[in-house]
Amino acid sequence: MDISITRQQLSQITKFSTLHPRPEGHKYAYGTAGFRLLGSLLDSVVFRVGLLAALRSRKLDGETIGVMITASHNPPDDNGVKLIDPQGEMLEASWETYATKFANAETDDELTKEYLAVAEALKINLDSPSNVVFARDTRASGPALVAALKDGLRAAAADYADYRILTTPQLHYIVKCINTGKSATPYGDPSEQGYFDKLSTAFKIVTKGKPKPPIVTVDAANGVGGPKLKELARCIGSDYLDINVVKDEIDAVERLNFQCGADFVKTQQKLPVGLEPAPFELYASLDGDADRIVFYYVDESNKFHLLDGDKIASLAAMFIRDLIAVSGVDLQVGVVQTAYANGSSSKYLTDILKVPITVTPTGVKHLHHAAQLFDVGVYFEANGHGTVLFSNSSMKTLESFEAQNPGQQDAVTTLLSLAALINQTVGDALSDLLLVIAILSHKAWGPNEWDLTYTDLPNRLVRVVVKDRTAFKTEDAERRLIEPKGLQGNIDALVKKYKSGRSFVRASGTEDAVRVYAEAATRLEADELAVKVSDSLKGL
Ligand code: 16G
Ligand code: MG
Repeated sequence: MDISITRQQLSQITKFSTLHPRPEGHKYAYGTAGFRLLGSLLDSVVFRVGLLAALRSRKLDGETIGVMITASHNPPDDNGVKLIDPQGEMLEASWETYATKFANAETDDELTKEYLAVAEALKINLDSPSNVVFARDTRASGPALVAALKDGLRAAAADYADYRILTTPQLHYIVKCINTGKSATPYGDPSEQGYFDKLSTAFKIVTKGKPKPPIVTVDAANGVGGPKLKELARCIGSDYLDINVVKDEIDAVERLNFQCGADFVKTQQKLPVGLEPAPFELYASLDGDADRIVFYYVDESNKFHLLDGDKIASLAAMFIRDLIAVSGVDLQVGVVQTAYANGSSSKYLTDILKVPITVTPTGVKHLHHAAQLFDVGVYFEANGHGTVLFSNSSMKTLESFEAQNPGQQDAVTTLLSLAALINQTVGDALSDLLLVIAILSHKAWGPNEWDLTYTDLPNRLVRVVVKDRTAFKTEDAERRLIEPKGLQGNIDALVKKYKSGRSFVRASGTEDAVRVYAEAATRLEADELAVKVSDSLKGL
């Protein structure tokens, strides 16, 4: 390592850091969704994330790292920042600790020392190339945070490219495209237009010869997904698809995620405020950075029916399983869920579709890694975040498959196009939207036919504030408590009293509370079970 370059870089970092002072008294933590809090508290954090991104790229021989500035479904005044690894995946978990350390360094000098300490511990040559790309959502605090990020990247002497306003999954896509650009299997053109072209071409192939799907109305949560979806729909063309985008006021920044969007619809189990749906038409809601989607419809009596992440996973697994069967390729589709997956969905997958299920702890990175172990791994959280991963070897199997008849050929072509249509890096609301529309078009189904595949068990989620949530330790993918001692026995005894009863307790990863989930055969019983389990936590 060249000493003079190192010295110069460290002095630049100290100098730039004085422009981005750390607010006193605040403790930051890089959690499951990166750093996320009030935008006004993030300036120093984002500057420091710039330094870390530069180091991460250097550690990986100059591969491009992504930085996304967004707070997803949070209120408009919040913002956040997270790093994207070279294959478009979430930041490797061991680096989350460095992120937290950087963010909490008390002084400019301490920060510079941390920077050098990480470089030395991981044998990173500060003189080597570093490449970073970044983008932001539509929040008002975004431009100032981008300026802080640029300062961090300049201080650490990284090369960077500003992709301006993008959805989170678009940036994941671009990162993967850049890093696979020179490989034998480039993922795509590393540009927004490349993303639109890839998805729209794949959609047209998947739906070729099928009737044009009925109109879909999409609530874009007044976020970045609105303009991007319109652009995507324009690329596909109205001969193939009719999409009506509502809640697309990105300039009315205070309306972001307000009384609309995927999180609102899922947690409130109701329509976005102001939407007046026609019976049995398909509706969907995105979140503020368009990496989550849920669907819904109303019936003839205006009753609301939610089609959540579990319903999407089941639909995708069924469709892909059937295509694999028709094609005759030797591939296995599997589904990854969390403990929050509705019991009926797990039963449907296992008993009816005969598809294997893996259950992982909450958090996208756990599901993603488990899905990589299947030939074709479908993963969705009930909240609507998910995607379908095709392993490299299944792609090779499909590409080299010699079909014996036109039916087999069709099925293989559809499977290959699905792999292009579905974002392989992360859950992507726009890509998931097209996937669902394509499947419904193949089956000539409306939302109610899709809904009929299985009926959700009534369920209830309760947030309980406890003295110390870290005292709650779980096993078996968060489905059983090992501590506090004795509590699981009480829960088991309660659950036994209810038909189709199931309940579990876990500490939240994003809030200072524990969550109680309960489901049972009837609404009344699910509610009662949730209350009883919550009561059993009293005094803890
Ligand atoms: C984070 C996770 C999300 C999970 C949620 C659970 C990512 C990108 N996001 O938002 O997947 O559902 O946390 O929150 O992994 P909780 O721990 O508070 O229940
Ligand atoms: Mg999101």
